[in-house]
Amino acid sequence: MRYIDFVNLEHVPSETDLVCDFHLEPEGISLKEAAGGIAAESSIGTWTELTTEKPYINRLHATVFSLEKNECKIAYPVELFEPGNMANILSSVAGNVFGLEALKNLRLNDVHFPESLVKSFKGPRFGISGIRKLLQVEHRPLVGTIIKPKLGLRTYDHAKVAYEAWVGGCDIVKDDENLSSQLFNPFVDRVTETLEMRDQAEEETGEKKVYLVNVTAETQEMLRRAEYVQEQGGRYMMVDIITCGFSALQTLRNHDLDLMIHAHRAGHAAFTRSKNHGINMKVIAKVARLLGVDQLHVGTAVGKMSETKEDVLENVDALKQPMFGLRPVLPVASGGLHPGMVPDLMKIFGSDLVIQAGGGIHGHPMGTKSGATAVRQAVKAVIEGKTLIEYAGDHKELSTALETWSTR
Ligand code: RUB
Ligand code: CA
Repeated sequence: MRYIDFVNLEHVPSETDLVCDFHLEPEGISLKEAAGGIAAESSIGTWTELTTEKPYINRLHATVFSLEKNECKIAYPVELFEPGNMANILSSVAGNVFGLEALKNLRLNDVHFPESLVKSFKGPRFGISGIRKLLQVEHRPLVGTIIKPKLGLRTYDHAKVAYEAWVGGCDIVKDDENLSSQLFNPFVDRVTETLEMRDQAEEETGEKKVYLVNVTAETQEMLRRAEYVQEQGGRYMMVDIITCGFSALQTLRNHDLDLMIHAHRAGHAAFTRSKNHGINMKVIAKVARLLGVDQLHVGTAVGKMSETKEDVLENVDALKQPMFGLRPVLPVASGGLHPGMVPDLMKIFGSDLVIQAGGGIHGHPMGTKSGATAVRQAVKAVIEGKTLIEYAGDHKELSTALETWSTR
């Protein structure tokens, strides 16, 4: 079959097909041939006709069924894929096609997984409702922080900063993505000492608190670390899902520990950032949801990262839209946030959200505890229908935060 044979604009995809939306910019060939090339190379075709083709293979070919301007839709018969094997699925639909010379640019904008493939993955064990139940917070956004400085703090100081954040009002304290088990703050000691501080903070505040320890490592080691977190009474783990790899994430989820999974996406922008090449972040969000994360970074729309409000809302939608019974995943807004941004965040996201601030808490002039209190005050102000300026009138933590950051 030639590339062009993979295009049939009359074709009606079956409900059982996997469908991909691509943006394409051909180089030296027609749009139609280029679109056919994507379908060919990601299913049963190659650059030339073959002598080894068999009639029974034909029903497996992917078909370009929509082609408008530089956007195409391709339907893939589900038999092309091994259920429960995300690496296999992505090696087809998000594999060699990105390197074809005949395509100057190619972006995978969405993947619509059919029910049979969705059901072949475990999906989130807890999701939004499980997280809210654990933290005993019914409606308001959760407040979280990343311990800063991101690297270098010794274990004792790390645990102390965590304690300050919790007693100040954070529900969630997490490691940074590049903290694993370095000499200055080894994993085992960190888990033990920080969880001790968590228990103390819970006793003092009467609120549930969680520590999201970063277990990211080689897969077997990661499983050992996750088991250790559970043995020590942890309730959460955090994992860098792009750098450790999707199969490692799947193994971690399939281990069925009684731990929630916080997914950090460090590195995603290497392939999600360009609007005309790579993979849309919402595809990563769907993949992460299928593999079973409970919460995921989705961008902020107002902070220091580059995604627009529309991008962020699409990521959120991928985490929450109906997906054959999969639990919805909790969106995490993180990156350059401070209390002054809370009203915009709650307007954009609603209340199912983790408002996660690192610098915007530990950079508070009165210290971490006041930084955390200021974020909680900002959330309270919005819930009570007050402006931050009004609320700051008799809340000095918030007023100091606003003086420090809001003019930026
Ligand atoms: C934010 C931070 C997170 C980034 C990641 O720290 O450490 O790793 O948000 O980006 P700070 P994203 O609050 O000091 O800026 O959430 O977009 O994946
Ligand atoms: Ca970080």
